[in-house]
Amino acid sequence: MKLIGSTTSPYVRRTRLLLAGRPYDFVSLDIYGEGRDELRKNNPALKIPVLDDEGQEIYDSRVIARYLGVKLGLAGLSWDQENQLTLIDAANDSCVTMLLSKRSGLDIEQDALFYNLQRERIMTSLRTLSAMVDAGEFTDWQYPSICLFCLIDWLDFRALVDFQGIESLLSFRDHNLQQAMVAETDPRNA
Ligand SMILES: N[C@@H](CCC(=O)N[C@@H](CS)C(=O)NCC(=O)O)C(=O)O
Repeated sequence: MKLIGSTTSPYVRRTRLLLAGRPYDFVSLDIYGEGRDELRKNNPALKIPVLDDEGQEIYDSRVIARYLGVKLGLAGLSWDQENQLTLIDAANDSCVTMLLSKRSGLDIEQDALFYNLQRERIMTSLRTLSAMVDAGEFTDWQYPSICLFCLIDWLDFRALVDFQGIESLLSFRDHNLQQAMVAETDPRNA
């Protein structure tokens, strides 16, 4: 198996953590620079991660997790866990949009419909996830916890949100710093 990604993407990191302890090749690309041609060859959606399992390409971390679940015999997700992933992805996608806007020189704090909607979605999703952490819904190190960990650690790394009022998300992150492959995949060491 080959995983195509980058060392900073939270979507790639979640797949690397899911694959902890299993053999696979990791190809790290600079998707906005010299690695873009390689990305074009592997995913017309121009996003990472991409999994290549003996010629079977799988796009999208969530689909990759489903594929690996079947291949490796991992437990499937409940509908509530699917909803957790949807909240995590909603916040993550909006934050990627914010980061790309910032890098494009746009003012992401401006009072404009597009940015207002992203900020609102990020905070409602994160507040709900924080309440779920408080309610003990992320105590097991399973795929939803892995995805939440990667999101929170990436938000902190990129300084994209104010964690005031949702500090339990940072406590959750800190509590899981010793999990397998977490240190090795720290985006700060990219
Ligand atoms: N739904 C996708 C999202 C993947 C994604 O957005 N990855 C980012 C890197 S963090 C990316 O490739 N962005 C490229 C772009 O937006 O142009 C997944 O779960 O794999």
